Amino acid sequence: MASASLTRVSITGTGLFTPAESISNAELAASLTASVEKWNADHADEIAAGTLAARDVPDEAFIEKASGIASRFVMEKSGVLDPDRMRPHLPTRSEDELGVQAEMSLPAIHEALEQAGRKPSDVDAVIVGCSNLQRAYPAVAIEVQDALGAGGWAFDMNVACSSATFSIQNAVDALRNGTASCVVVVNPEITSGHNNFELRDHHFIFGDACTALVLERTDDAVNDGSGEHGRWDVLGTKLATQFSNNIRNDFGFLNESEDEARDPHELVFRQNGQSVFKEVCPLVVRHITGHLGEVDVEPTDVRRFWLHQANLKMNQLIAKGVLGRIPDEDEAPVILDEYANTSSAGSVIAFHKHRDDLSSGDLGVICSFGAGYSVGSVIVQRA
Ligand code: CO8
Repeated sequence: MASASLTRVSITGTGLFTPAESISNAELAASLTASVEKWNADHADEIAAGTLAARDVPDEAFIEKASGIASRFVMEKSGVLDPDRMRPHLPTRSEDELGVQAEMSLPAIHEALEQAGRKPSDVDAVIVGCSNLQRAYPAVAIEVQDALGAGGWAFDMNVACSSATFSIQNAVDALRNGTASCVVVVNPEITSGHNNFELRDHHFIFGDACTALVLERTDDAVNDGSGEHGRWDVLGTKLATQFSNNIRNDFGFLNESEDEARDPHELVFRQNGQSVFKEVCPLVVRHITGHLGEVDVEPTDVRRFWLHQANLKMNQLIAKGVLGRIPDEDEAPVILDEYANTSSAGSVIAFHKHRDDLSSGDLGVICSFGAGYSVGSVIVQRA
């Protein structure tokens, strides 16, 4: 919650790493169709006997109509599209090599630091927030801190799609209580490593990307806000959670101790998409409306909403609940057509790509929502 007595904090830079390879809906649907046809042929006898149901082939047109997604970037394309594999090739790296999540974090962080007018050695805290961490420990954030040449402390955190906004509140808290002076928040999302590309209800949903943000106390910032990307003063952050199993992934450190072998489909992303849609939209509308009220901002005074990018209809419904009408792309920009759902990175990609045209004094809301359930909002004003 914002208060005049709290130390002012700003977002002084943002960065984005976009993987080199992209997959269109047509390519993805063709690969799953080949896989389904092979599976049905391999199980023809059981299907004929009625002991197994034939699998349905995906429909390219359904994907864009149901979700707004036209393509997605991935760290490795050939493995995802191989009907005999349906998962990326991400070879194991030796302990001497930089990990893949640290590697994708660095270009995003360097871009954010350049916008902030800061050097890596100015950084004294690194928070990695993402849905899919590549290992238990050491923290990816500590590897990033080391590779960057930053000081201070670093930790990983996971609140699924809300990891970025939850990380931002952690950064704001650290800056206000004086435990850090230049915080990097980074969201290296390799969703393709934990998506079930064999399931037609899920295969199209996700994409890979990494975003980074630099946060500092406003009075210490080098970035005075006059540059093209501006400086964004944080008016308030608000987080909320409500338990639900509707988005779940049971991959974890206790899998090895379990007596019964898990269904592999439980160890990657799964969801009841319709329930998520119905339950999360009203939760987010109440959250954003409540947060704006706490900082005395009318919804109609918000110049732009940078919403989590999971589903276009969902975002339209949420913005309609807050504004009373469906917003245009200028008010609520869309990046999921090109990027798909990049989990925690989505709302930050929207903020990164669609903020330069705003003017000094303009207000905006960065909001993410997802598994947990979890909702996080950050109200910002261009300096
Ligand atoms: N082609 C053809 N038909 C399809 C396809 C396809 N590709 N996919 C589904 N269908 C079929 C279904 O089988 C169903 O058939 P039937 O009626 O016979 O059962 C029919 O189409 C309708 O299916 P749905 O009702 O599921 O379709 P919807 O209109 O609801 O659209 C969506 C599905 C797009 C998934 C939608 O429900 C949605 O977007 N929901 C919200 C999702 C969301 O926001 N989730 C957040 C999850 S992300 C998060 O929190 C972070 C998790 C961590 C990331 C992990 C990365 C791996």
